[in-house]
Amino acid sequence: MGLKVYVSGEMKEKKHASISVYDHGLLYGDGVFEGIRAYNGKIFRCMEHIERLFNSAKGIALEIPLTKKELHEAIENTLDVNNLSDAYIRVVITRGVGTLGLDPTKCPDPQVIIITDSICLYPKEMYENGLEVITVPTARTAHSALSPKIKSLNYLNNIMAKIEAKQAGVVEAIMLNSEGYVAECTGDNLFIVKNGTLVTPPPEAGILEGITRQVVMDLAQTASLPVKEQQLTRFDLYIADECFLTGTAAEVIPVVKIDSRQIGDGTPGNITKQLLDLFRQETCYNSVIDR
Ligand code: PXG
Repeated sequence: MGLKVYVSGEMKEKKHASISVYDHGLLYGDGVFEGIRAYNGKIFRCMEHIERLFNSAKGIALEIPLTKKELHEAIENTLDVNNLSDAYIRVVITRGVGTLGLDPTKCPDPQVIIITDSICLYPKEMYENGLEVITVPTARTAHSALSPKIKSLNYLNNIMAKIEAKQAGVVEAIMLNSEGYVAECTGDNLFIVKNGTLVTPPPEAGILEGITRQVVMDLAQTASLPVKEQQLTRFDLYIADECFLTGTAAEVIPVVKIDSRQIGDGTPGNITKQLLDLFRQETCYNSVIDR
């Protein structure tokens, strides 16, 4: 039997899981989403993801037609129905069906979609050898346009950035904000290590406040590694001792080259490796607590 997808209260076969072409999620990118992981049957940082989803929705005046508890249960049920324990979970809330024209008040029925699927990791070698990335022309969305804290269905800047990276022959892009400071990658936050201190752009740099980013900051603190949030320029990246990215999909992944410049000695740094280990322990430990 194939995968089942939750669509507004019903479990649909993957190939029959669909929403209307009149849904404003499709017509205008009007909606919000979350990407979550389950490790060994336990949803990692579930409440943080649900909180962020509800905040994203509130930010665009979209009412999620479920309580937080109901959504949590719906996610658990979708995992159970699919018998998945290590999974990628994609929750999408769309504005729902409306008339043509932007007006969201014509959409009385927001839709809830929960996809649970296997996870597509970066190849193992990339964790061992590190990634090459570049800074790209497309800027991260400015606060003045749309808060980058909203995980909305509008990812076009990030997609443009991804295209720019791919066209240059690398897998990931570093996006700057409209002032030229480093923001983040297309679906990951960025950290550097300089003189033993972890440095990551602050929320004001125009980032999505990643849940993995927070987990890594907490792990660093527990391990007595100094961490600070500070604006970074491309120059700061080029002279960094180490660099890595964090995100639900990538977890913690080393970066060894930025804009053709080698970072540190060109291999994943020791602090990066330490944090990658700690992160793996954290997701393992997470999995032994009953859900
Ligand atoms: N920045 C951006 C712009 C993101 O979209 C992150 C940082 C990392 O945040 P978390 O909370 O995951 O540590 C993201 C996360 C997907 C997908 O399906 C996207 C993300 C995460 C997982 C899956 O495209 N974005």
